[in-house]
Amino acid sequence: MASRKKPAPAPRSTAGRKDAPRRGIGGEPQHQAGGAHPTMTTAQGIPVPDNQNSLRASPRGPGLLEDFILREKITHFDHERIPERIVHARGSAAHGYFELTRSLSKHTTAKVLTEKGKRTPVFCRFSTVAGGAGSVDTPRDVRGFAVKFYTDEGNWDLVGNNIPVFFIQDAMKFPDLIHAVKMEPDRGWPQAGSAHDTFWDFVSLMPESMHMVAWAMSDRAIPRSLRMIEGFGIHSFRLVDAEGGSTFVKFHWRPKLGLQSTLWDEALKLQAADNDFHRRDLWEAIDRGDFPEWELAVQLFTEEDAERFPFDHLDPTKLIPEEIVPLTVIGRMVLDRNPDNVFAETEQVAYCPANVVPGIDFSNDPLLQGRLFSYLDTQLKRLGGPNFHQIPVNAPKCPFAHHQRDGHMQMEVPRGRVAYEPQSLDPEGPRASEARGFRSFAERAPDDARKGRVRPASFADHYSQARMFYRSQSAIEQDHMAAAYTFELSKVGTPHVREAIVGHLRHVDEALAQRVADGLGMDALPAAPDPAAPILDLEPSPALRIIDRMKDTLKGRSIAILVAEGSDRAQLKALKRGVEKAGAHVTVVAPKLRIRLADGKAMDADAQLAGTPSAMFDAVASVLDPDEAARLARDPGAVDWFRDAFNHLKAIAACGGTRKHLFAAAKIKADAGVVEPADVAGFVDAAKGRFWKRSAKQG
Ligand code: HDE
Repeated sequence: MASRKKPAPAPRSTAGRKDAPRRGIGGEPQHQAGGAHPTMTTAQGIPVPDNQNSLRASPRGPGLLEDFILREKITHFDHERIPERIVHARGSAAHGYFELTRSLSKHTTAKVLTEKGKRTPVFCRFSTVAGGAGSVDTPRDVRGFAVKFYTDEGNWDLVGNNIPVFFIQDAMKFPDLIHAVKMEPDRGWPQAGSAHDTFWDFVSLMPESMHMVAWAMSDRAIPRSLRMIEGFGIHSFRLVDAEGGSTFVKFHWRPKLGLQSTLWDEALKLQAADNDFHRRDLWEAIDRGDFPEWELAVQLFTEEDAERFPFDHLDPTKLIPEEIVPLTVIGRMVLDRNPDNVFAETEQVAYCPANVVPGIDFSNDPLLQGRLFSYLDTQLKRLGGPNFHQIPVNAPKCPFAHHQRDGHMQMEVPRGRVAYEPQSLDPEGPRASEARGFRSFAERAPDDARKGRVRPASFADHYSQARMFYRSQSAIEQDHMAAAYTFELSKVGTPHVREAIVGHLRHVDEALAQRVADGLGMDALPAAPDPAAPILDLEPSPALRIIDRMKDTLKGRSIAILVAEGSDRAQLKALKRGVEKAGAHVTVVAPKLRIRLADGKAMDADAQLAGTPSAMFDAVASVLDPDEAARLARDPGAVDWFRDAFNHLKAIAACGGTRKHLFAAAKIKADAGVVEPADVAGFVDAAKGRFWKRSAKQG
C-alpha cells in the first residue's frame, strides 16, 4: 500500500565517515510527518526495516544476493513498463457519465439509448495518433476520442476520432499508413509529425486519403483544448429494433464549449512551453470542477436514404453532411473525475469497436470490419494475456458470467467443477439467452455476391468530398490549410512527392494548388492525376468549419494577468473578479513568484513570466507600474509575451505603461482587440473571440 505522506528527504551522504554504519537517515526515523502510517512491506507482506540501504556484508560492501527486499523492489521496477499502443500511445482520460435525454426506442433495443434520463458511467480517453507515449500534446495530428460506456447490458465502446473520416478505405492499408506516418525507421524521426517524406509519399500514392489529408491540414488537427473538440464514430453502425429491423447511425460528439483551435505558430510555441498542455488543461479543468461536457448526436438513415447519397456511406473516407442528414441530439456526456492512477486506468484501458451491446450492430464498412479484429489482438499483447477484462477500468459494471477460465493473471477464483456448457451438474451455471442475448442484424447478402479482393466502384470518388470540405471553410481557414500544406511539403525532401501532392490538390481546388505551388517555389503546376471517377461539385457544408463555431462565452477559457513589483492591487482584483465571474480561469503571471504590490504588501503569483508564454492563454491583461513596464520592455521574453498575444489574435487589456513601453518594443499598434484594464466588461467581451482582422493585415 502506498503511503500518502510526503516522501522522506534523500539520506545524507555518509562519505568521509567510512567507519560509521548507519541505518536510514543518519540513524534517525525516516518519516518526519506525524500521525499513523502503515508499515511499509514487501509485495509478500513482509515488513520492511529500512528503505534506504541494501543489505551489505560490511558497511562498505559487498552487497548480498540474499537481499530479497532489494531484489523484489528492483525486479518489479524492471517490469513497470508495458508495450505502448502502436497508435494513440499518448493519451489522457477521465471518468464521467452519459445521460440519455432522448430515447431511440423506435430504432434500437439498447437500453443505454432508450432509457431516457438514465446515467451510464463512462471512461473517456483522448489521444494523439502518431507520437509515442512520451511525445508532446500539440502536434498537427488527429485526436482519438474513445468512450467506454459501462452499460447494464455490458460494455459499449465508441472508439472514434475528432475527424469524421479516415485516410484509407480498407483495413489492409492500416499498417502501411501507420508505418508511413511514424518515425522513419532508419533515422528515428520525426516524432509525432506527418511533415516528412514517407507520410507524403504514401498518401500521394493513395488518392483515397485526400479528403482526410485535407482535414489533417485544417485547424481541426491543432485543437486549443481537448474540451473543445468534436468526436465522431466515423463508420456507419446499425441500430437494431425489437423486430430485428435496422436503421443506420453515425455518432457525433459536440463539445458544449464550442470548437476552438490554435494557430500554427501558437501550437509550435505551446510545444516549447508545455509538452503536456492538453492533458494539463483537461486535468485542471476537471480538478477545479469545470466539468467538460459533450452532446451525443446521431444521424439516422435507412438503406433507401443511403442509396440516394452521391457517395457510399460504407466508405470511411466519406462523411454525411448535416445538411443532408441532420443531427439529432440524444444525450450528454460529462467528465467529472480525473483518474486516480494514470497507469492503472488511462494506460490499461482497452477499447474495442467490437464491444457493442444488443441493439447496436456493425455495418459492412471494410475499415470497421478490420478494426473488429485488431483491438482485441493488440490488447492481448499489450496487457499480457486474455484476462485484461478483469482490470478494474475494463471490467463491466453489470453482472457477467461465462466459462472462460485460467490464463495469465487470472484474478478471479471461479467456484465449482463446471466450466463447460451444455451441462447438467450446476443448475446455477450460465446459459445463453435468446431473448436477452446479442443478435446480429440478419442482413441478406446481395444476390450477385461473389468472394474476392475487390474495391467496389462506389468507393472510387476520392476528390469530391475533399473539394467540398475545402470549399466549406472560411477564407481564414483556407489560408491556414494552404499554409499547412506548404509547411508540411516544405519538409519533404523528394521533389516528385511534393509534385504529386500538388497535382492531387488541383482536383481539390485549383487556387489551393496554386498557392501551395507558389509557397514551395514551383515554376509550374504539376499535372493532376487521372481521377478514377468524375469529381462532383457538392454543396458546401458550413457545419464543417471551426471559426464560426467558437462560442460567444468566456466559459472554459483561460486568461492571464501580468503584474510586477508595484502593481495596483485594486485593479488586479477587479479585473480578476470580472473575468472569473464570466466563467474563465485566471492565472496571475509575474516576473517573480513573489512580488510586492503598490500597497507594500507581498503577493504570490500563480506562474512566472519566463516559463509562462502568452500562447498558453486565450487572452491576456496587464496591470503594471509604468516604471516596471519600462523595465520589462528590455526583457525579450516580456516583449514576446505581448507580441505573440497580439499576433495570435488575442484580446489584450493593456495598461498605460504596457502601451507606452512594451507595445512600442513589440511594435504593436492597438486595435479594437486592445482595451483598458479598467474596462472589465470591455475586456470580458473582447476576450470571447479572436481578432481575425489582424491576420488579414499580417497577410
Ligand atoms: Fe484504431 N487502433 N485502428 N482507429 N484507434 C488502436 O488499439 C486500428 C481507426 C482509435 O484510447 C489500437 O488498443 C486499425 C479508426 C482510437 O486506447 C489498434 C484500424 C479510428 C484508438 C488500432 C484503425 C480509430 C485506437 C492501438 C484500421 C476512428 C485509441 C492500441 C482498420 C474511428 C484507443 C489499441 C485508446 C487504437 C487499430 C483505424 C480510433 C492497433 C487496424 C478509423 C481512438 O488496435
